[in-house]
Amino acid sequence: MRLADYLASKQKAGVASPAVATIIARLASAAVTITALIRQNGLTKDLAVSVGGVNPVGEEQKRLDVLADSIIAEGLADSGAAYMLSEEQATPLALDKNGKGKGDVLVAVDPLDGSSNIDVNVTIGTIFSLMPHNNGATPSPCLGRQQLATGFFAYGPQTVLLVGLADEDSPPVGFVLDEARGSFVLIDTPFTIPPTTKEFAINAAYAGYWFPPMRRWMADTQAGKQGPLGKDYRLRWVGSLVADAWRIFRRGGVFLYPADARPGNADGRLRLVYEANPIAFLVEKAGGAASNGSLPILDVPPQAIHQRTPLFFGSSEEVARLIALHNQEK
Ligand code: P6P
Repeated sequence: MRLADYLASKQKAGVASPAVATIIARLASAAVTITALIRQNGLTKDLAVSVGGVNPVGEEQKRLDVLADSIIAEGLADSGAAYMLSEEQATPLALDKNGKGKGDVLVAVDPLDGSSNIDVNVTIGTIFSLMPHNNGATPSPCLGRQQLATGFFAYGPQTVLLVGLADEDSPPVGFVLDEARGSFVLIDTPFTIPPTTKEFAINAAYAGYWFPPMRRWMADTQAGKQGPLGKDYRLRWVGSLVADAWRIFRRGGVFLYPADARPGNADGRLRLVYEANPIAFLVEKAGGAASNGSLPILDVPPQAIHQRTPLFFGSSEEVARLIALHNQEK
């Protein structure tokens, strides 16, 4: 089944509104364009070159960050989406033809996740969240649990899409890009996250800055078979959230990006609205857990578009272990 047929079937079943179906289809088209750019990188243009600006969260903007942002914004014009809330833009961008923000859906997006990997041929991606919007009102992100649909594209050896719809009590579905035909094909194996794992993802370089619960979690984990958990683990860290997330949806695991004592990391590095919430929505649909250490991510009230949050997600028993350690601290 192709993505277009999948979306048509969900729209026919009343699971996806016309706007949600159209927006996801437009995002997929943008992903096809971004894939083609990445496949040509180095041959035609250097997508990793800095364009001299910084994004609203103070990160240097690479050419592909800005290109992906504009490709997605153009693709969403008159799609039924009222505004785009982008990592690359300080304020919401009106998407309707009159620029008045008319439409029932807000689209939050990290246009290019993993920018530090653009120039080393490592998987990067696009993360999106579709949220309800009161036509014409000031766009503000909703609670994660109220998202209409979320997903992410991973531009790796294959370009893949994982997407979940709110009105369906079923796991997220995966697609792989048929690059010859420029369309996504359904992957007919389930995307569920087992409760236990032997694999974790964390940037261990920051261990010296971690707070006690994270240190204790890591000490117990690294103790392996001889330790309290009685099993050895392995570590995988790509440096692109979408790559680690895809692996976790395929074979389980747990991803950890804690708050730490580094300046600017009191709330961690990742952003709630267009990184943590979309991933957490898919994780819970897949039977996993996603938390900030004390609250489910989907219950963290969004105060600002670019707010950060600690993010722990994946196999539920591992997330629960971390939450228990955080609670001991209280
Ligand atoms: P660090 C990429 O910049 C990103 O936002 C995520 O995709 C990734 O998981 C994380 O930051 C990597 O962070 O501190 O290891 O560079």
